[in-house]
Amino acid sequence: MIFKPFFLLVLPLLGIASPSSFVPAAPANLHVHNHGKDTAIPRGKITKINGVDTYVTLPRATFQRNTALVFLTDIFGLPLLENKLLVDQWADAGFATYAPDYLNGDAITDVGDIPTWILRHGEAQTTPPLLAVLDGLRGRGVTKLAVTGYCFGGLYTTRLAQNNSITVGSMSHPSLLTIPDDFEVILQQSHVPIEINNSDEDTTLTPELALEIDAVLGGGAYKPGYARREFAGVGHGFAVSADPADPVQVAAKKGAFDTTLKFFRAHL
Ligand SMILES: *[C@@H]1O[C@H](CO)[C@@H](O)[C@H](O)[C@H]1NC(C)=O
Ligand SMILES: CC(=O)N[C@H]1CO[C@H](CO)[C@@H](O)[C@@H]1O
Repeated sequence: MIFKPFFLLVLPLLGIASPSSFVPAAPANLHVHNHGKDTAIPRGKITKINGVDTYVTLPRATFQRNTALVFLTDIFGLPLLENKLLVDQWADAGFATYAPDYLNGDAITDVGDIPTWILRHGEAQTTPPLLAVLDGLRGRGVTKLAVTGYCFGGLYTTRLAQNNSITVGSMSHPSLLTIPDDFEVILQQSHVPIEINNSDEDTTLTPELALEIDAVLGGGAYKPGYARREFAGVGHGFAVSADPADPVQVAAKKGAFDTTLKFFRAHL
């Protein structure tokens, strides 16, 4: 039997007229801090890049100075231990990894507040700090940018891909996307390879919606590259947070990481 710790919160649509395939904001993944079981200490540091607080972890070994991995967090942002540890894991995989505080110091603390929180975190508020950090990295000689976005960060991975501002993009359980429209835009104007990790119990990016993305980008239609991997027995947030006592969750989180890593290596 699989213990399902994910409490899904259905959001009001905030009075905005939406297409039927509109994916609501991140259902809250209350499974934070691995139930207190994760005791690892993050090894990165928060530094300012182009004026924006950014959690940075560098590989311990030598690494490609012209390549950066930008980590776009979920709504729990940099305060969430798992996010920092995942940044560290990316650095251990060989990438200088940067997680900008694109939530402007205002990560969510109470998931009951999502409807009001999301109003303070539209693209107008979120995009400027994100682009400032990308500019800052380019100013430091970075020419190749890989972006991995989780949940809320999936929207911005998509926007950066649409704008051809990055080299390669991956998203795990993305939210706030308009499907299939956002991917039609990618098909029409992007040259950024895209990879998606989703799961069969996610009520945000449901398996049915994921198939709608496949219908646009799959089957070789999107020449720059498209892959999607669906994980079974886990819900929204699975790529960020896994209960160490649940082997299904642990395997799915590792699977999402490994799939994204392989895709990045193939496209950088
Ligand atoms: C993408 O480009 C549009 C149109 O220029 C702009 O409004 C938006 O801020 C850009 N978003 C990102 C994430 O680059
Ligand atoms: C398009 C694609 O990559 N599909 C994969 C989705 O995930 C399942 C299970 O992990 C794979 O079997 C598919 O090949």
